[in-house]
This record gives sequence, structure tokens and C-alpha cells, in this order.
Amino acid sequence: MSPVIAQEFIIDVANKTPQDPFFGMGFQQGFTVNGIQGGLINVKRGGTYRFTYKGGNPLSQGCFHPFYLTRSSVGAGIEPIPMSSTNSVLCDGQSIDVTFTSAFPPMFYYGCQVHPYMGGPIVIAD
Ligand SMILES: [Cu+2]
Repeated sequence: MSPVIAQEFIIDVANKTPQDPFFGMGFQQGFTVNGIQGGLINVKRGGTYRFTYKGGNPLSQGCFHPFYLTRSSVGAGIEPIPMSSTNSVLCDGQSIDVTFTSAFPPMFYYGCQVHPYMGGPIVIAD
């Protein structure tokens, strides 16, 4: 899987295809990152990146698949990692700038707070 490298990550929801690393596991839909299903997000330690969450909802409202960061590949609310001092989840139409300080482990995941296996990995390069 080639990594997604960008300053802004647009997250949306789509029916999984075999491209998704969790195809056939958990919920039948998963997150896309800049159009890549379950994309591997690459960031640099200390860098600030914008996450914009569409939620698969054309009206950009609601929170059926709350987007969060987690130490668990499963997601589903397990082992959350705060995105900032004030925010730990994104609902449809929301954005946040996340700074990957030393508080973040070198590898973790993004996921849905409700459903299992909707997300993918994030790797921080030092
Ligand atoms: Cu969900």
C-alpha cells in the first residue's frame, strides 16, 4: 500500500472494496483518505496537518461514523488518542489541525468510534 502524503487529509466513507486493508472484516463501509480506501497516512513528527471529515453525508451533518484516532486497529471506540487538548472526535463537516507531538506513538490508527475496522494506519516519521 502506497502512503498518502499531504498537508490535508480529506476523510470520507465508502463501501469497502478489496483495496481496503480491512475488506471482509467488521463494518461493510470504511474510511477513505484523499480517495484511498483505508489509506496509510504518513506524517512527520512535530508537523501540523488538517483533517477534514465528510462522513459520507452530502449534507455535511450528523455523526453516524465519528472519526477518531486510536491505538487499536479495530477502532470502535477502543483506546482513543486525543487529536488535541480539546478535541477527540470529528463529526460530518468538521475539520481539525492536528500537531503530531511526542504525545503520539510512532504508529497508530484512525477509525470509527462506533463500528469496527473502518479505518487504517498512521505512521509518524521522526
Ligand atoms: Cu462507523
